[in-house]
Amino acid sequence: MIYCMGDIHGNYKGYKSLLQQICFSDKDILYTIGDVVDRGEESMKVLLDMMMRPNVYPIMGNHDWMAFQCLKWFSQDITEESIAQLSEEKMDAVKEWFVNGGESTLREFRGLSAEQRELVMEYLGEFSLYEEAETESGSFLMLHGGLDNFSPERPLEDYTAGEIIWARCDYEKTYFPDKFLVTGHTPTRNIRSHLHLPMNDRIFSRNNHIAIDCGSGMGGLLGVICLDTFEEYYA
Ligand SMILES: [Mn+2]
Repeated sequence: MIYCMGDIHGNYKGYKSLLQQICFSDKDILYTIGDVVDRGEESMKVLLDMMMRPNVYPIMGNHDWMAFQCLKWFSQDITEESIAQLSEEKMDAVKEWFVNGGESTLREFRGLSAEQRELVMEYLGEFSLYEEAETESGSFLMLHGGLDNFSPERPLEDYTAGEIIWARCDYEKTYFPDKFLVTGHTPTRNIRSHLHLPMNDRIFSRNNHIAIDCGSGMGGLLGVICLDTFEEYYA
């Protein structure tokens, strides 16, 4: 079976619970839609678990991107001095990351061994901007945010990281008539409030969209959907 999991945001318990619920095995494939890190308290535990599983394919979210950029500056030697020596531009990026829940991620990262830090950085650097999958139920394009400056003719390789990981989808618009666009980034409760639907933290599907950020980073749920059966699971 092929599964796609929503924005985990350091929710290790939820992540483990969902793997158990779907009886995740070596024969299955799991895509994570991005924002594995930040906000929650156990981002590194999630990453260390994911990287041991060759059948888990991580997609880059804006939080993973911020963490990757900022941790690169810190990963040599994290001391009060090295933090003080960062340029103003980098410091602004770090501040933005902290405001968005990066502080616990940095704290956890500092607690890893040098070898683990290196592996985490290598792993974050391998996150892909998008993934595609086919099942008996249809074709799926999975990416974190959306497709800014969208045109049906524009090849996917042409979009920049920023146009994908920071973008917000228009969930009233069908982007592709022949495939589902699976996204995270925008908590489904926000889509519902925008479309005046009853608010809940469940997977949202409409207009060939499948939105799966069920608000794990903001006290909601963590969700996973099976792309073969469309079954949904929550923690
Ligand atoms: Mn996001």
